[in-house]
Amino acid sequence: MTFTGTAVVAARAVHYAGIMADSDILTAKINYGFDHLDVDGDGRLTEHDHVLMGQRVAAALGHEPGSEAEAGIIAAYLRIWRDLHLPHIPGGGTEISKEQFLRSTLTLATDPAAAQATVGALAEAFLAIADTDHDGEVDIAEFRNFVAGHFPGLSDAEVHDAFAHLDTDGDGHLSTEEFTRATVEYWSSADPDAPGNWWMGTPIYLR
Ligand SMILES: [Ca+2]
Ligand SMILES: [Ca+2]
Ligand SMILES: [Ca+2]
Repeated sequence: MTFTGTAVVAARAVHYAGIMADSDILTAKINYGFDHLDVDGDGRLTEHDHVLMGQRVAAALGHEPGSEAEAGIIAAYLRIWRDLHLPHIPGGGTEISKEQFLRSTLTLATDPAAAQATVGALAEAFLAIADTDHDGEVDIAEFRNFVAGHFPGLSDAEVHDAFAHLDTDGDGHLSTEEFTRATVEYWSSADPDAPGNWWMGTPIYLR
């Protein structure tokens, strides 16, 4: 019997799935994801977090603070906040608490159409930011810059490992479908072996 890397990872996923219910895996992913989107770490997702994400991605791409290029990227993040998050806050609030975020994101797991509509739109917005040469795909260099803005601190090896999982057809690029699938799976799949669980690097339940 040959132990490939994938087989080892799958075995670990099964092992952890045996300890953690699938719903716990999803909860762990959502909470971990929230902590990275909450850039200023105040426990709330706000417009300010999106300005900070835009600044980090722009810096990763080598744009000067205050430059027009940086302003364009920040504007893209502000559109994500204003168009995709703000309209869904109950009672017209201007912030999303971690508890609210977890509760509303968990409902997507049992509503694939809603997941595709909401997280799918988010994925398209992220793809437009990540795909800096506008060829409709995300290559490893583009992915590295994107990751540096969202999940700083991942090692180069982790970035490559994550990319290899998300690039399900192994052609060296994340297509629109692969990128969208990864984003939707990350936020809504309870399957411990879903490739999209690697969207933020090594899944939290395998660390
Ligand atoms: Ca925050
Ligand atoms: Ca590209
Ligand atoms: Ca691919």
